[in-house]
Amino acid sequence: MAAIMFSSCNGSKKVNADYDVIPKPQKITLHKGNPFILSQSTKISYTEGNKKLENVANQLSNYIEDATGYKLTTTTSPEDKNVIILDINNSIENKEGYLININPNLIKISGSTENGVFYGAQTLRKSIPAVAQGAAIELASVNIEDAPRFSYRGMHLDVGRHTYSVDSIKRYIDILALHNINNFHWHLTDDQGWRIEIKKYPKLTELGSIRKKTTIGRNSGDFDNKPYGGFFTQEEIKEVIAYADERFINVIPEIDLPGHMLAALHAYPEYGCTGGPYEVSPEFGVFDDVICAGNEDAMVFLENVLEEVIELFPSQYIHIGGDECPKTRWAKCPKCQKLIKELGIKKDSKHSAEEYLQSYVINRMEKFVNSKGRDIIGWDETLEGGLAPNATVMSWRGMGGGIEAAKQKHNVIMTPGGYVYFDHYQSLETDLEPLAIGGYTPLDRVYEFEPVPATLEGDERNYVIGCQANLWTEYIKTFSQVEYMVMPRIAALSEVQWTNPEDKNYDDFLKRLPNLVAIYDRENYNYAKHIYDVRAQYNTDTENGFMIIDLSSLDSTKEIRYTLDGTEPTQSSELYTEPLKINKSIELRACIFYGDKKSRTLSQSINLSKASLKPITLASQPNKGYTFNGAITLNDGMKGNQNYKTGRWLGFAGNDIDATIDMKEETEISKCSFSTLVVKGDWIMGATGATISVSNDGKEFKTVASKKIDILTKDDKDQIYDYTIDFEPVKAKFVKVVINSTPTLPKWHSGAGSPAFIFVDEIAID
Ligand code: TNX
Repeated sequence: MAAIMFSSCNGSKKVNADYDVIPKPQKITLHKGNPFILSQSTKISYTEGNKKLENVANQLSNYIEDATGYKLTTTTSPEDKNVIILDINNSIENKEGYLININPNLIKISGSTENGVFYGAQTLRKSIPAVAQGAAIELASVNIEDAPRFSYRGMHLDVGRHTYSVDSIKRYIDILALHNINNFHWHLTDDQGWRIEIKKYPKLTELGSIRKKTTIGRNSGDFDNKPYGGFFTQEEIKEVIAYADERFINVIPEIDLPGHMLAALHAYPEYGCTGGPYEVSPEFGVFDDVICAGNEDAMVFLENVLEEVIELFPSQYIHIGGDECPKTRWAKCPKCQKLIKELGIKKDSKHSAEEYLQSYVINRMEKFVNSKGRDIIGWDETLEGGLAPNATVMSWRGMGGGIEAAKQKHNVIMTPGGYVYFDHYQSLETDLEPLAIGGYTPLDRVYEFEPVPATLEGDERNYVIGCQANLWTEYIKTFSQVEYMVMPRIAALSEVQWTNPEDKNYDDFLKRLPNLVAIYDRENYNYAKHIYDVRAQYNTDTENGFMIIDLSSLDSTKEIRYTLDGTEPTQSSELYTEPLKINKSIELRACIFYGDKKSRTLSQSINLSKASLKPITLASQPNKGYTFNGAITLNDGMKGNQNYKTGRWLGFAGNDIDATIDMKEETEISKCSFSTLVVKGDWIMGATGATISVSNDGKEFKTVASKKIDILTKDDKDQIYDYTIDFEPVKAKFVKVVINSTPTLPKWHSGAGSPAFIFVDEIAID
């Protein structure tokens, strides 16, 4: 899609570079005058004796070779024509900042450190068309002045649940480098597998790296009955660290403790509270069996593991997890209870004694890590029971933990689930996607992310040192799928991490994206192609009873073809020229043709009942996180699917749904239907009853039907439940539909007694 201009001059073709790169540089000043011509004879020069610059020069030469097919010579002899000069310039303030100066004679990339020069080289390589074999590249005279917004720009990968080859990890690091990311957070251990060789404890990998089987789907109860395993030797890890280092990426190891440790406990059951036996988990989730905090030997075991990890990884940061550690075992374990007594730990209104015990474990591990001259990072649970003195917090359960930590003057890395969990779906059409954990985090959602919340003021804001996206791999069996989940969302992430908020603009980002995607294509990265799909915006006009559908595409020059009868669009289907005004049921299908290829087909059913697209009001409001477009979601003619976060369902917590629809004129009706979506594990229960009443003035209502529904039992399925209530025909101008929720979670539920959610959609009345 990139606009590449080919022209012929002296027999060799020329192509234009542009500076429309991601992440967007802070300042680009174009100059009049002649361009620089990059050709086969251009050299790359660097300062003699500077090994790191030599490394950048070699990589830049490789990058240019990937695009053009010719390999530029590197040199240390001073050149002043037809050369790319890499140099160190101490006057640049930011240690990762850089300047690029391009004039007809030379390209100069300067950084205050080699890191800065490396990012300058990234910008230069992204400015060159991705595919320009044998071409001379014309680069307009320019000054680019750039530096990152955040010093910590992270990307995470979980190899506990599924693992990937060393070559794949290197490919991952290449992807990170392409996006100016400087920290690779490597989640190496989890309940489903221990993936790092520890010489002192060989059983960790001998036994702990293998699970006997893996759940099919999401903890369905069925298993594949195939052993799954793998781990990284210390030699392989050194290789990965060195590879990352050449790309100015620090590798942060995570040993997740004291929870998420089933694989370790399988190998060394003596370090658990019950003594086992334990299994490397074939299922996903949070498990009660954790390391025994009251067992001194278990603590020494953790320290010994960390000692080897610290020897292996040069990273200043060592991640010690700390997330999702149930206190069930500790509460019953004599050793843990004894330690609680000895330490004089008392529960208070804020935390249980066991939560303070977790804080003891984290503090102790921090002391150990600090004694080796390193610092810890912990997930935001490490706030519970008091933060360890020097800890950096990774805020994943929203931003709240990060805010609290910053207020306590701790460094924070923001990685909230709602914006940067790349294990979430990136499309609403989840049926067409590989199975994912859930959620809905499309590209624009990632782009919107602002890591420094407005509630932090003054100096507190500086404690947010950066942000990161996480890729948990419960449902990601292959590295190809890793690529699919990561790209292009990582492009949006990179701009959140690098570019100042005032310079960010999503539409502008989308215009620059094709240049980057051309590199993805060239490298054969399996990126998600949703950007090429038709985008639809559904607006309702309840005054006139219309749904107005706005269709658009990333490249506005491309034609959108559509049908309204459910047939697959062809090149000769109706051409989309203006928003569609819909007031009858349709089956919309739309796609874009790219030569002989075509985008994924957008499909949306709109099924209108007599109540659809009529003014609707709610007596009590949905839960804040699940309000989406508000009440009209219930009667817009569009039904929700199995995913409750798509915006098609409205979610209520602890209250009934009480909706009144203004039918606009007296209308004969005799039935009402609605659906609920049940996901019991997420505290989402079903309806317990419904009442329909009618009115002609909107004030006095008369009940025409009512239905009781049994509370769901433990064995009832998670699924969509459809209800229809028939009644004697009546004429009504207003219809009130009350749907009763489950008052509190029932006894059998792990959240028994707490308010239940109810998710409702599409109230149809005919
Ligand atoms: C929570 S994020 C976890 C992980 C899961 C992830 C799935 C965090 C610190 N813990 O163990 O894989 O959710 O999204």
